[in-house]
Amino acid sequence: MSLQHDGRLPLRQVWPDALVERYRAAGYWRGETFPGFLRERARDCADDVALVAGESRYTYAELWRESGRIGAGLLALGLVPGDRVLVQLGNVAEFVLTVCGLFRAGLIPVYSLPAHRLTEIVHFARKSEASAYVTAERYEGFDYRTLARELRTEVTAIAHVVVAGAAEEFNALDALGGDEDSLPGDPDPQSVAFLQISGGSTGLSKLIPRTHDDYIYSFRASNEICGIDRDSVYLVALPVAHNFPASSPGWLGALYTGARVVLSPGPSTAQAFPLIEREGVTSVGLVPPLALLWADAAASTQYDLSSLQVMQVGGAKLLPEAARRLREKLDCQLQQVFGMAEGLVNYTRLDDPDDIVLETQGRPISADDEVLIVDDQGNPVPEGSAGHLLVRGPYTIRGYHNDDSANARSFTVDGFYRTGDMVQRLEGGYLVVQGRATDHINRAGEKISAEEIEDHLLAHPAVFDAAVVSIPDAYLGERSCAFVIARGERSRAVELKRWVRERGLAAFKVPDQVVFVDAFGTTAVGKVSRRELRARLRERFLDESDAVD
Ligand code: OOB
Repeated sequence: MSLQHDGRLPLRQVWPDALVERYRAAGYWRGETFPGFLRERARDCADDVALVAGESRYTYAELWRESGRIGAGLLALGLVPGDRVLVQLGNVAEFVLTVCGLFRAGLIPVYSLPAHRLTEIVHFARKSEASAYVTAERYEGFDYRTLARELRTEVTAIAHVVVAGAAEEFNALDALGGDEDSLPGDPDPQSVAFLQISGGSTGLSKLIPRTHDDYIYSFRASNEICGIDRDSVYLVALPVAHNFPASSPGWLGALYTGARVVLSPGPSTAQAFPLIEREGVTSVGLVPPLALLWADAAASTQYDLSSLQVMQVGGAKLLPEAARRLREKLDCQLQQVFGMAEGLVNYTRLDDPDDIVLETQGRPISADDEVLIVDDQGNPVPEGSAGHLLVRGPYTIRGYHNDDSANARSFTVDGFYRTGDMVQRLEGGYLVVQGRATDHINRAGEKISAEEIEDHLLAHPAVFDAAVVSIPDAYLGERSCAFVIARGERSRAVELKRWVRERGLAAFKVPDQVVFVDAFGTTAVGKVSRRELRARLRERFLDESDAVD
């Protein structure tokens, strides 16, 4: 399935007509759009606080005005509706203002994370054919203007760079301005609203096209399930561009319903707890290691956290024992969230019994999420057995952007997305995640492709071969370990780690551990798949470390 994309026409994601009709008839797709709902909130909730970040606060009316200024300013630079704009900003107000501005201008945000570096940013810019890059002067000590200069040298199609803060030779976000009348009318609800990035289970991250209709449905329905209404205060503690805090129900769900969004600059308790007290936060989404840290710190904090009603935990597996610990220590409801940027999101419900909340990763949002669990041959497994999770539904994509070979691998001919997750389905449709079928490392919710890192290691002159595997880790859930066969003289582990970092990659992708081996332990290496090889190495590592510990 490919995207229709004709020059400057908005991108569309293609669902078959029969499904489009079904999703409309069921009331999932209501023809709402991002600019449309933002306009309505600016009218109904004009003076309510929409967004809090640091000391700045914006009402819904101000959010509407500022996003209009930014959107019109980008069009005044020469961008045209349908153009892609790469956004790399942290948990700052400018992220929300810019993204809403892009929506209003019919420009397509392409999300990236502050941790991404040149290699990744160049890849996103090329793959999306972006014509502009919006970033911050600096964030967490890193100067993004330098990255912008390097990006423009590599990708000349980036015609405009806009910087929040001191812009130097670039356009300052603050100084953008234009005639609001230049903003286009509301877009086609079935057109692509933005491009999200995939966890990248094989090779580089893929771009995920999400439409107005499908995404709005996912967070509108999530609001119902997660109890978000106009009185809620939703805290973004994870990176704001990530799908979990964006839409499950996330800051977009919160804005949709007229609630208040609070951005925490980072996920530490020192950053987040004072905000919970000051703003009366009611809901937050966390990855498992953070949830455990928060629960420990909550026991002795001086801050009043009593406003917190729901702690959502997802992005990586929350083991039942850890869930029990959370439940004991927390004075609020626990909700498990198992989702993916490609679409499907599962939640335990707020009124589910304890065993479901502690032991499952929830059930899908929609009655029309068609979940298939199949064996290696693609045949359905008996109910209750583990198998590969495939899904199709009203908010799951039908194809990646501009990536035919990934689409051939990741989607069945009848449009089911192969999630790469192994799950078991219990009565009532609740899913228990068993692990991954494909090789990636889920490092505290950050997904790392083994293949991508192996490729960078192999580029080192002293590396003959490399295999990157996930190793269980008490804190991160999983950490990455690179097994390396040296060529000639062994380089040191730190040198290989530095090498990966200097290849222009996000720091979280640098192997946590490097283990040199003389051989991968089989004469038939050439004949085993890399997956099997990684599995053997992981086993060997675990056996040997058992002996040591
Ligand atoms: C979320 O999205 P992504 O795209 O970063 O990662 C998706 C993958 C899933 O395929 C699965 O392998 C893993 O992350 N995952 C979980 C999980 N939640 C996600 N594995 C076990 N237990 C869970 N609860 O991570 C994401 C997107 C929306 C909402 C929540 C998470």
